[in-house]
Amino acid sequence: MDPARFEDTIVAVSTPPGRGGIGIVRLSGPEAVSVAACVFRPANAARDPLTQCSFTTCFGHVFDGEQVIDEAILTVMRAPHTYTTQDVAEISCHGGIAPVRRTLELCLKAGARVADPGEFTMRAYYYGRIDLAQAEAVADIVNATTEAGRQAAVAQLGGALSGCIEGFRQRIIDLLVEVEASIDFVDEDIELIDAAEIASRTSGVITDIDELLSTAQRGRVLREGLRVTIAGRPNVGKSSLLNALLRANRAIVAELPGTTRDVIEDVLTIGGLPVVLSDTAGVRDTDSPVEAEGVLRSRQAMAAADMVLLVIDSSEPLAAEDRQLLAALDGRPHIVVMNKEDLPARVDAGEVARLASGATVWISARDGTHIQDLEEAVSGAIWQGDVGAVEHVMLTNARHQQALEHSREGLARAAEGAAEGRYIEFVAADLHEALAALDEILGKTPAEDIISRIFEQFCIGK
Ligand SMILES: Nc1nc2c(ncn2[C@@H]2O[C@H](COP(=O)(O)OP(=O)(O)OP(=O)(O)O)[C@@H](O)[C@H]2O)c(=O)[nH]1
Ligand SMILES: [Mg+2]
Repeated sequence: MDPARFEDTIVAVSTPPGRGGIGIVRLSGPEAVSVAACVFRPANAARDPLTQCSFTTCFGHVFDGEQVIDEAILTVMRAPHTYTTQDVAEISCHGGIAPVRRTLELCLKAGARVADPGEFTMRAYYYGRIDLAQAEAVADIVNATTEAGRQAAVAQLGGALSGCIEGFRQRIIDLLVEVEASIDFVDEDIELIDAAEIASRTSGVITDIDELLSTAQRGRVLREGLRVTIAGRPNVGKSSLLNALLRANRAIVAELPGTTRDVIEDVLTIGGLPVVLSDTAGVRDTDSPVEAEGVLRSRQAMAAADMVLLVIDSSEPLAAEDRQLLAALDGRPHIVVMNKEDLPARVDAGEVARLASGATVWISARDGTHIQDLEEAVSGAIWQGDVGAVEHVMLTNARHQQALEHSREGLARAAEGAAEGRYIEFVAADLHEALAALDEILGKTPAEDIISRIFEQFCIGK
Protein backbone atom coordinates (compact mmCIF):
# COMPACT_ATOMS: atom_id res chain seq x y z
CA MET A 1 0.00 0.00 0.00
CA ASP A 2 1.78 3.08 -1.27
CA PRO A 3 -0.12 6.22 -0.13
CA ALA A 4 1.39 8.26 -2.98
CA ARG A 5 -0.55 6.06 -5.41
CA PHE A 6 -3.81 7.17 -3.81
CA GLU A 7 -3.19 10.68 -5.13
CA ASP A 8 -3.44 9.32 -8.68
CA THR A 9 -6.77 9.56 -10.41
CA ILE A 10 -7.96 6.03 -11.11
CA VAL A 11 -10.50 4.64 -13.52
CA ALA A 12 -12.26 1.30 -13.84
CA VAL A 13 -15.33 -0.25 -15.36
CA SER A 14 -17.57 -0.92 -12.37
CA THR A 15 -20.21 -3.00 -14.11
CA PRO A 16 -19.62 -6.63 -15.17
CA PRO A 17 -18.06 -7.21 -18.59
CA GLY A 18 -20.37 -8.15 -21.42
CA ARG A 19 -23.64 -6.75 -22.76
CA GLY A 20 -26.01 -4.93 -20.44
CA GLY A 21 -28.36 -1.97 -20.22
CA ILE A 22 -25.80 0.35 -18.70
CA GLY A 23 -22.04 0.25 -18.27
CA ILE A 24 -20.44 2.48 -15.67
CA VAL A 25 -16.93 3.88 -15.96
CA ARG A 26 -15.92 5.18 -12.57
CA LEU A 27 -13.20 7.68 -11.68
CA SER A 28 -11.77 8.65 -8.30
CA GLY A 29 -9.02 11.10 -7.40
CA PRO A 30 -8.13 14.77 -7.50
CA GLU A 31 -8.55 14.91 -11.29
CA ALA A 32 -11.66 12.74 -11.51
CA VAL A 33 -13.96 15.53 -12.65
CA SER A 34 -11.46 17.12 -15.03
CA VAL A 35 -10.73 13.76 -16.66
CA ALA A 36 -14.49 13.23 -17.06
CA ALA A 37 -14.77 16.72 -18.56
CA CYS A 38 -12.18 15.79 -21.23
CA VAL A 39 -14.24 12.78 -22.26
CA PHE A 40 -17.83 13.91 -21.73
CA ARG A 41 -19.68 16.88 -23.23
CA PRO A 42 -23.07 17.96 -21.82
CA ALA A 43 -25.90 18.12 -24.36
CA ASN A 44 -26.77 21.53 -22.98
CA ALA A 45 -23.74 23.63 -23.93
CA ALA A 46 -24.44 25.98 -21.02
CA ARG A 47 -23.49 23.27 -18.57
CA ASP A 48 -19.93 22.43 -17.60
CA PRO A 49 -18.84 19.27 -15.73
CA LEU A 50 -16.11 21.27 -13.97
CA THR A 51 -18.74 23.34 -12.16
CA GLN A 52 -21.37 20.60 -11.88
CA CYS A 53 -22.77 20.40 -8.34
CA SER A 54 -22.03 17.40 -6.16
CA PHE A 55 -24.48 14.50 -6.42
CA THR A 56 -26.06 15.73 -9.64
CA THR A 57 -26.23 14.17 -13.07
CA CYS A 58 -25.91 15.63 -16.52
CA PHE A 59 -26.99 14.20 -19.87
CA GLY A 60 -24.58 14.36 -22.81
CA HIS A 61 -22.18 12.39 -24.98
CA VAL A 62 -18.80 10.74 -24.74
CA PHE A 63 -16.60 12.19 -27.43
CA ASP A 64 -13.30 11.11 -28.97
CA GLY A 65 -12.24 14.37 -30.61
CA GLU A 66 -15.28 15.21 -32.73
CA GLN A 67 -16.50 11.61 -32.95
CA VAL A 68 -19.48 10.69 -30.77
CA ILE A 69 -18.76 7.44 -28.94
CA ASP A 70 -22.04 7.08 -27.04
CA GLU A 71 -24.85 8.86 -25.26
CA ALA A 72 -24.15 8.99 -21.54
CA ILE A 73 -24.98 10.44 -18.14
CA LEU A 74 -22.28 11.97 -15.99
CA THR A 75 -22.65 11.83 -12.21
CA VAL A 76 -20.35 14.04 -10.17
CA MET A 77 -19.71 13.42 -6.45
CA ARG A 78 -17.36 15.80 -4.76
CA ALA A 79 -14.98 15.17 -1.85
CA PRO A 80 -15.22 14.43 1.00
CA HIS A 81 -18.67 12.80 1.14
CA THR A 82 -18.06 10.11 -1.48
CA TYR A 83 -17.29 6.41 -1.53
CA THR A 84 -13.53 7.00 -1.55
CA THR A 85 -13.70 10.43 0.17
CA GLN A 86 -12.09 11.85 -3.01
CA ASP A 87 -13.82 13.43 -6.00
CA VAL A 88 -15.67 10.69 -7.84
CA ALA A 89 -17.16 10.87 -11.34
CA GLU A 90 -19.20 8.16 -13.01
CA ILE A 91 -19.92 8.02 -16.70
CA SER A 92 -22.91 5.77 -17.39
CA CYS A 93 -22.94 4.77 -21.03
CA HIS A 94 -24.74 1.96 -22.82
CA GLY A 95 -23.59 -1.38 -21.47
CA GLY A 96 -22.02 -2.86 -24.58
CA ILE A 97 -18.40 -3.98 -24.63
CA ALA A 98 -17.32 -1.41 -27.27
CA PRO A 99 -18.72 1.85 -25.79
CA VAL A 100 -17.53 0.99 -22.28
CA ARG A 101 -14.05 0.05 -23.46
CA ARG A 102 -13.72 3.21 -25.59
CA THR A 103 -14.84 5.39 -22.67
CA LEU A 104 -12.31 3.71 -20.40
CA GLU A 105 -9.52 4.19 -22.97
CA LEU A 106 -10.41 7.86 -23.35
CA CYS A 107 -10.21 8.37 -19.57
CA LEU A 108 -6.76 6.73 -19.59
CA LYS A 109 -5.66 9.03 -22.42
CA ALA A 110 -6.93 12.00 -20.39
CA GLY A 111 -4.58 11.14 -17.53
CA ALA A 112 -6.26 8.54 -15.30
CA ARG A 113 -4.64 5.21 -14.54
CA VAL A 114 -6.31 1.80 -14.28
CA ALA A 115 -7.51 1.06 -10.74
CA ASP A 116 -6.14 -1.97 -8.92
CA PRO A 117 -8.74 -4.53 -7.79
CA GLY A 118 -10.52 -3.12 -4.75
CA GLU A 119 -8.65 0.18 -4.97
CA PHE A 120 -11.78 2.33 -4.57
CA THR A 121 -12.57 0.57 -1.29
CA MET A 122 -8.91 0.59 -0.26
CA ARG A 123 -8.97 4.38 -0.60
CA ALA A 124 -12.11 4.57 1.55
CA TYR A 125 -10.20 2.58 4.16
CA TYR A 126 -6.96 4.53 3.79
CA TYR A 127 -8.71 7.87 4.17
CA GLY A 128 -10.52 6.58 7.28
CA ARG A 129 -14.12 6.51 6.07
CA ILE A 130 -14.38 2.81 6.89
CA ASP A 131 -12.21 0.38 8.85
CA LEU A 132 -10.74 -2.85 7.55
CA ALA A 133 -13.61 -5.04 8.81
CA GLN A 134 -16.08 -2.79 6.99
CA ALA A 135 -13.97 -2.93 3.82
CA GLU A 136 -14.08 -6.72 4.00
CA ALA A 137 -17.85 -6.53 4.39
CA VAL A 138 -18.06 -4.70 1.04
CA ALA A 139 -16.47 -7.72 -0.66
CA ASP A 140 -18.82 -10.02 1.28
CA ILE A 141 -21.87 -8.10 0.05
CA VAL A 142 -20.64 -8.27 -3.54
CA ASN A 143 -20.02 -12.02 -3.15
CA ALA A 144 -23.15 -12.84 -1.14
CA THR A 145 -25.22 -15.53 -2.78
CA THR A 146 -27.83 -15.94 -0.05
CA GLU A 147 -30.14 -13.68 1.92
CA ALA A 148 -28.55 -14.63 5.25
CA GLY A 149 -25.03 -13.95 3.94
CA ARG A 150 -26.10 -10.57 2.61
CA GLN A 151 -27.75 -9.61 5.91
CA ALA A 152 -24.64 -10.48 7.94
CA ALA A 153 -22.38 -8.55 5.55
CA VAL A 154 -24.60 -5.45 5.54
CA ALA A 155 -24.61 -5.42 9.36
CA GLN A 156 -20.81 -5.64 9.30
CA LEU A 157 -20.53 -2.79 6.79
CA GLY A 158 -22.83 -0.73 9.01
CA GLY A 159 -20.22 -1.11 11.74
CA ALA A 160 -21.94 -3.69 13.98
CA LEU A 161 -18.81 -5.81 14.36
CA SER A 162 -16.47 -2.81 14.43
CA GLY A 163 -18.49 -1.24 17.24
CA CYS A 164 -18.28 -4.41 19.26
CA ILE A 165 -14.49 -4.71 18.75
CA GLU A 166 -14.12 -1.02 19.58
CA GLY A 167 -15.94 -1.69 22.87
CA PHE A 168 -13.46 -4.44 23.77
CA ARG A 169 -10.58 -2.13 22.85
CA GLN A 170 -11.80 0.65 25.09
CA ARG A 171 -12.14 -1.68 28.05
CA ILE A 172 -8.60 -2.99 27.54
CA ILE A 173 -7.24 0.55 27.09
CA ASP A 174 -8.94 1.72 30.31
CA LEU A 175 -7.43 -1.20 32.16
CA LEU A 176 -4.00 -0.59 30.60
CA VAL A 177 -4.07 3.03 31.69
CA GLU A 178 -4.48 1.95 35.31
CA VAL A 179 -1.97 -0.90 35.04
CA GLU A 180 0.63 1.40 33.51
CA ALA A 181 -0.07 4.06 36.08
CA SER A 182 0.81 1.55 38.76
CA ILE A 183 4.12 0.92 36.97
CA ASP A 184 4.90 4.63 36.78
CA PHE A 185 3.74 5.56 40.25
CA VAL A 186 4.75 2.44 42.08
CA ASP A 187 6.77 4.39 44.66
CA GLU A 188 4.17 7.05 45.24
CA ASP A 189 1.36 7.09 47.68
CA ILE A 190 -1.64 6.61 45.39
CA GLU A 191 -4.16 3.81 45.19
CA LEU A 192 -3.02 1.18 42.68
CA ILE A 193 -5.05 -1.37 40.82
CA ASP A 194 -4.90 -4.79 42.49
CA ALA A 195 -4.66 -8.28 41.01
CA ALA A 196 -8.29 -9.14 41.77
CA GLU A 197 -9.49 -6.08 39.89
CA ILE A 198 -7.30 -6.91 36.87
CA ALA A 199 -8.55 -10.51 36.89
CA SER A 200 -12.20 -9.56 37.12
CA ARG A 201 -11.98 -6.95 34.37
CA THR A 202 -10.02 -9.16 31.96
CA SER A 203 -12.39 -12.06 32.54
CA GLY A 204 -15.32 -9.75 31.80
CA VAL A 205 -13.84 -8.95 28.39
CA ILE A 206 -12.98 -12.62 27.82
CA THR A 207 -16.61 -13.62 28.45
CA ASP A 208 -17.82 -11.14 25.85
CA ILE A 209 -15.14 -12.19 23.34
CA ASP A 210 -16.22 -15.81 23.86
CA GLU A 211 -19.79 -14.87 23.11
CA LEU A 212 -18.71 -13.29 19.84
CA LEU A 213 -16.46 -16.27 19.03
CA SER A 214 -19.43 -18.58 19.53
CA THR A 215 -21.06 -17.06 16.42
CA ALA A 216 -18.10 -18.07 14.25
CA GLN A 217 -19.45 -21.49 13.30
CA ARG A 218 -22.68 -19.97 11.97
CA GLY A 219 -20.66 -17.21 10.36
CA ARG A 220 -18.49 -19.69 8.50
CA VAL A 221 -21.64 -21.43 7.28
CA LEU A 222 -22.88 -18.11 5.89
CA ARG A 223 -19.70 -17.58 3.93
CA GLU A 224 -18.71 -21.04 2.82
CA GLY A 225 -21.98 -22.94 3.03
CA LEU A 226 -23.09 -25.75 5.29
CA ARG A 227 -21.45 -29.03 4.28
CA VAL A 228 -24.25 -31.59 4.23
CA THR A 229 -23.43 -35.18 3.31
CA ILE A 230 -26.05 -37.72 2.30
CA ALA A 231 -24.98 -41.13 3.58
CA GLY A 232 -26.51 -44.58 3.86
CA ARG A 233 -26.14 -48.15 2.70
CA PRO A 234 -26.59 -48.91 -1.02
CA ASN A 235 -29.97 -48.45 -2.72
CA VAL A 236 -31.75 -46.63 0.10
CA GLY A 237 -32.36 -43.61 -2.18
CA LYS A 238 -29.45 -41.23 -1.49
CA SER A 239 -29.08 -40.09 -5.09
CA SER A 240 -32.86 -39.78 -5.36
CA LEU A 241 -32.74 -37.50 -2.31
CA LEU A 242 -29.98 -35.34 -3.83
CA ASN A 243 -32.10 -34.93 -6.95
CA ALA A 244 -35.23 -34.17 -4.90
CA LEU A 245 -33.45 -31.47 -2.89
CA LEU A 246 -31.91 -29.94 -6.02
CA ARG A 247 -35.18 -30.32 -7.93
CA ALA A 248 -33.02 -31.59 -10.78
CA ASN A 249 -31.90 -34.85 -12.27
CA ARG A 250 -28.32 -34.44 -11.11
CA ALA A 251 -27.28 -37.94 -10.01
CA ILE A 252 -27.92 -41.31 -11.62
CA VAL A 253 -30.64 -43.28 -9.83
CA ALA A 254 -30.94 -47.01 -10.47
CA GLU A 255 -32.43 -50.12 -8.93
CA LEU A 256 -28.97 -51.63 -8.83
CA PRO A 257 -27.23 -51.26 -5.45
CA GLY A 258 -23.79 -49.63 -5.79
CA THR A 259 -24.84 -47.19 -8.52
CA THR A 260 -23.05 -44.15 -7.13
CA ARG A 261 -19.29 -44.64 -7.01
CA ASP A 262 -17.96 -41.17 -6.39
CA VAL A 263 -18.93 -38.18 -4.28
CA ILE A 264 -21.31 -35.92 -6.23
CA GLU A 265 -21.45 -32.35 -5.02
CA ASP A 266 -23.78 -29.45 -5.74
CA VAL A 267 -24.77 -26.19 -4.13
CA LEU A 268 -28.25 -25.06 -3.11
CA THR A 269 -29.99 -22.76 -0.67
CA ILE A 270 -31.98 -24.14 2.25
CA GLY A 271 -33.88 -21.67 4.42
CA GLY A 272 -31.67 -18.83 3.22
CA LEU A 273 -28.49 -20.76 3.96
CA PRO A 274 -25.94 -21.79 1.39
CA VAL A 275 -25.55 -25.56 1.46
CA VAL A 276 -22.89 -27.68 -0.20
CA LEU A 277 -24.67 -30.99 -0.61
CA SER A 278 -22.87 -34.22 -1.43
CA ASP A 279 -24.24 -37.59 -2.42
CA THR A 280 -21.98 -40.51 -1.65
CA ALA A 281 -21.54 -44.16 -2.56
CA GLY A 282 -23.61 -46.58 -0.48
CA VAL A 283 -21.55 -47.90 2.42
CA ARG A 284 -21.09 -51.70 2.48
CA ASP A 285 -18.33 -54.29 2.42
CA THR A 286 -17.37 -54.96 -1.17
CA ASP A 287 -14.82 -56.90 -3.24
CA SER A 288 -14.86 -54.33 -6.03
CA PRO A 289 -11.84 -52.02 -5.69
CA VAL A 290 -13.71 -49.16 -7.38
CA GLU A 291 -16.67 -49.46 -5.05
CA ALA A 292 -14.32 -49.82 -2.07
CA GLU A 293 -12.68 -46.52 -3.02
CA GLY A 294 -16.17 -44.99 -3.24
CA VAL A 295 -16.99 -46.29 0.25
CA LEU A 296 -13.75 -44.80 1.58
CA ARG A 297 -14.67 -41.43 0.06
CA SER A 298 -18.14 -41.68 1.61
CA ARG A 299 -16.61 -42.11 5.02
CA GLN A 300 -14.29 -39.14 4.42
CA ALA A 301 -17.23 -36.98 3.28
CA MET A 302 -19.15 -37.97 6.40
CA ALA A 303 -16.20 -37.06 8.58
CA ALA A 304 -15.84 -33.64 6.91
CA ALA A 305 -19.56 -32.82 7.04
CA ASP A 306 -21.21 -30.20 9.23
CA MET A 307 -24.29 -32.35 9.07
CA VAL A 308 -25.07 -35.88 7.87
CA LEU A 309 -28.38 -36.88 6.32
CA LEU A 310 -28.44 -40.59 7.06
CA VAL A 311 -30.88 -42.24 4.69
CA ILE A 312 -32.67 -45.43 5.74
CA ASP A 313 -34.98 -47.49 3.53
CA SER A 314 -38.15 -47.61 5.65
CA SER A 315 -39.63 -50.35 3.48
CA GLU A 316 -37.03 -52.82 4.72
CA PRO A 317 -36.03 -54.03 8.19
CA LEU A 318 -32.95 -52.35 9.61
CA ALA A 319 -29.76 -53.93 8.19
CA ALA A 320 -26.41 -54.42 9.92
CA GLU A 321 -24.92 -51.61 7.75
CA ASP A 322 -27.68 -49.24 8.89
CA ARG A 323 -26.84 -49.98 12.51
CA GLN A 324 -23.12 -49.44 11.86
CA LEU A 325 -23.80 -46.12 10.17
CA LEU A 326 -26.10 -44.98 12.97
CA ALA A 327 -23.38 -45.84 15.47
CA ALA A 328 -20.78 -44.01 13.33
CA LEU A 329 -22.77 -40.75 13.63
CA ASP A 330 -21.36 -40.58 17.11
CA GLY A 331 -22.58 -37.20 18.28
CA ARG A 332 -22.09 -35.50 14.91
CA PRO A 333 -25.05 -33.30 13.85
CA HIS A 334 -27.39 -35.43 11.78
CA ILE A 335 -30.92 -36.07 10.63
CA VAL A 336 -32.25 -39.56 10.01
CA VAL A 337 -34.14 -39.62 6.74
CA MET A 338 -36.69 -42.43 6.56
CA ASN A 339 -37.07 -42.79 2.81
CA LYS A 340 -39.63 -44.60 0.68
CA GLU A 341 -42.57 -43.62 2.88
CA ASP A 342 -44.76 -44.41 -0.15
CA LEU A 343 -44.13 -48.12 0.51
CA PRO A 344 -45.42 -50.10 3.52
CA ALA A 345 -43.10 -49.52 6.49
CA ARG A 346 -41.08 -52.53 7.65
CA VAL A 347 -38.39 -50.72 9.59
CA ASP A 348 -38.41 -50.75 13.39
CA ALA A 349 -38.73 -46.97 13.95
CA GLY A 350 -38.34 -47.45 17.70
CA GLU A 351 -34.93 -49.04 17.25
CA VAL A 352 -33.82 -46.19 14.96
CA ALA A 353 -34.93 -43.64 17.55
CA ARG A 354 -32.91 -45.47 20.19
CA LEU A 355 -29.77 -45.55 17.99
CA ALA A 356 -29.88 -41.95 16.75
CA SER A 357 -30.18 -38.75 18.73
CA GLY A 358 -31.05 -36.43 15.82
CA ALA A 359 -34.44 -35.62 14.33
CA THR A 360 -36.16 -38.17 12.11
CA VAL A 361 -38.01 -37.09 8.98
CA TRP A 362 -40.14 -39.39 6.80
CA ILE A 363 -40.04 -38.67 3.09
CA SER A 364 -40.33 -40.19 -0.33
CA ALA A 365 -37.39 -39.02 -2.40
CA ARG A 366 -38.88 -40.59 -5.51
CA ASP A 367 -42.22 -38.80 -5.21
CA GLY A 368 -40.80 -35.66 -3.60
CA THR A 369 -43.12 -35.81 -0.57
CA HIS A 370 -42.16 -34.08 2.70
CA ILE A 371 -38.93 -32.72 1.22
CA GLN A 372 -39.83 -29.35 2.69
CA ASP A 373 -40.06 -30.88 6.18
CA LEU A 374 -36.54 -32.16 5.70
CA GLU A 375 -35.32 -28.73 4.57
CA GLU A 376 -36.85 -27.16 7.66
CA ALA A 377 -35.20 -29.77 9.86
CA VAL A 378 -31.79 -29.00 8.26
CA SER A 379 -31.96 -25.25 8.76
CA GLY A 380 -33.67 -25.66 12.13
CA ALA A 381 -30.88 -27.87 13.40
CA ILE A 382 -28.25 -25.26 12.57
CA TRP A 383 -30.16 -22.20 13.67
CA GLN A 384 -31.72 -23.99 16.64
CA GLY A 385 -35.23 -23.42 15.46
CA ASP A 386 -34.59 -19.89 14.34
CA VAL A 387 -34.44 -20.45 10.61
CA GLY A 388 -32.22 -18.05 8.70
CA ALA A 389 -31.96 -15.58 11.58
CA VAL A 390 -28.79 -13.55 11.52
CA GLU A 391 -27.53 -12.18 14.76
CA HIS A 392 -26.81 -8.50 14.81
CA VAL A 393 -23.10 -9.06 15.36
CA MET A 394 -21.57 -12.11 13.86
CA LEU A 395 -18.12 -13.40 13.01
CA THR A 396 -18.09 -14.45 9.39
CA ASN A 397 -14.41 -14.08 8.72
CA ALA A 398 -11.63 -16.49 9.68
CA ARG A 399 -9.15 -13.60 9.98
CA HIS A 400 -11.33 -11.92 12.58
CA GLN A 401 -11.80 -15.18 14.44
CA GLN A 402 -8.04 -15.80 14.65
CA ALA A 403 -7.35 -12.27 15.85
CA LEU A 404 -10.05 -12.52 18.53
CA GLU A 405 -8.63 -15.83 19.75
CA HIS A 406 -5.21 -14.21 19.89
CA SER A 407 -6.60 -11.29 21.88
CA ARG A 408 -8.34 -13.68 24.25
CA GLU A 409 -5.04 -15.51 24.88
CA GLY A 410 -3.34 -12.22 25.76
CA LEU A 411 -6.12 -11.35 28.19
CA ALA A 412 -6.04 -14.78 29.81
CA ARG A 413 -2.27 -14.51 30.29
CA ALA A 414 -2.67 -11.04 31.79
CA ALA A 415 -5.27 -12.31 34.28
CA GLU A 416 -3.12 -15.30 35.17
CA GLY A 417 -0.01 -13.14 35.56
CA ALA A 418 -1.84 -10.73 37.84
CA ALA A 419 -3.22 -13.60 39.95
CA GLU A 420 0.25 -15.14 40.29
CA GLY A 421 1.70 -11.81 41.33
CA ARG A 422 4.02 -11.56 38.33
CA TYR A 423 5.70 -8.24 37.56
CA ILE A 424 3.07 -5.73 36.51
CA GLU A 425 5.17 -4.95 33.39
CA PHE A 426 4.45 -8.47 32.11
CA VAL A 427 0.74 -8.02 32.70
CA ALA A 428 0.88 -4.76 30.74
CA ALA A 429 2.73 -6.47 27.87
CA ASP A 430 0.03 -9.16 27.66
CA LEU A 431 -2.69 -6.53 27.61
CA HIS A 432 -0.85 -4.70 24.83
CA GLU A 433 -0.78 -7.92 22.84
CA ALA A 434 -4.52 -8.41 23.37
CA LEU A 435 -5.10 -4.87 22.16
CA ALA A 436 -2.85 -5.24 19.11
CA ALA A 437 -4.82 -8.31 18.01
CA LEU A 438 -8.06 -6.29 18.09
CA ASP A 439 -6.36 -3.45 16.19
CA GLU A 440 -5.58 -5.94 13.45
CA ILE A 441 -9.28 -6.60 12.91
CA LEU A 442 -10.03 -2.93 12.40
CA GLY A 443 -6.81 -2.34 10.45
CA LYS A 444 -5.58 0.27 12.91
CA THR A 445 -2.00 -0.95 12.67
CA PRO A 446 -1.96 -2.01 9.07
CA ALA A 447 0.15 -5.03 8.26
CA GLU A 448 0.97 -4.65 4.57
CA ASP A 449 0.63 -8.29 3.61
CA ILE A 450 -2.76 -8.72 5.28
CA ILE A 451 -4.14 -5.61 3.63
CA SER A 452 -2.93 -6.43 0.16
CA ARG A 453 -4.28 -9.99 0.51
CA ILE A 454 -7.72 -8.65 1.42
CA PHE A 455 -7.97 -6.15 -1.41
CA GLU A 456 -6.56 -8.52 -4.03
CA GLN A 457 -9.77 -10.53 -3.68
CA PHE A 458 -11.95 -7.59 -4.69
CA CYS A 459 -13.28 -7.20 -8.18
CA ILE A 460 -12.06 -4.39 -10.38
CA GLY A 461 -14.10 -1.22 -10.05
CA LYS A 462 -15.05 -1.67 -6.37
N1 LIG B 1 -40.66 -46.52 -3.83
C1 LIG B 1 -39.62 -45.72 -3.71
N2 LIG B 1 -38.48 -45.99 -4.33
C2 LIG B 1 -37.45 -45.15 -4.21
C3 LIG B 1 -37.53 -43.98 -3.42
N3 LIG B 1 -36.33 -43.35 -3.47
C4 LIG B 1 -35.54 -44.09 -4.25
N4 LIG B 1 -36.20 -45.16 -4.70
C5 LIG B 1 -35.69 -46.22 -5.60
O1 LIG B 1 -34.61 -46.88 -4.94
C6 LIG B 1 -33.64 -47.27 -5.91
C7 LIG B 1 -32.29 -46.76 -5.49
O2 LIG B 1 -32.29 -45.34 -5.54
P1 LIG B 1 -30.95 -44.49 -5.56
O3 LIG B 1 -31.34 -43.09 -5.37
O4 LIG B 1 -30.14 -44.83 -6.74
O5 LIG B 1 -30.27 -45.06 -4.26
P2 LIG B 1 -28.80 -44.82 -3.69
O6 LIG B 1 -28.91 -44.83 -2.23
O7 LIG B 1 -28.22 -43.60 -4.32
O8 LIG B 1 -28.04 -46.09 -4.19
P3 LIG B 1 -26.45 -46.31 -4.38
O9 LIG B 1 -25.94 -45.17 -5.19
O10 LIG B 1 -26.40 -47.59 -5.09
O11 LIG B 1 -25.87 -46.37 -3.03
C8 LIG B 1 -34.11 -46.72 -7.24
O12 LIG B 1 -34.76 -47.75 -7.92
C9 LIG B 1 -35.09 -45.63 -6.85
O13 LIG B 1 -36.10 -45.41 -7.81
C10 LIG B 1 -38.79 -43.70 -2.78
O14 LIG B 1 -38.98 -42.71 -2.08
N5 LIG B 1 -39.78 -44.60 -2.95
MG1 LIG C 1 -26.60 -43.32 -5.45
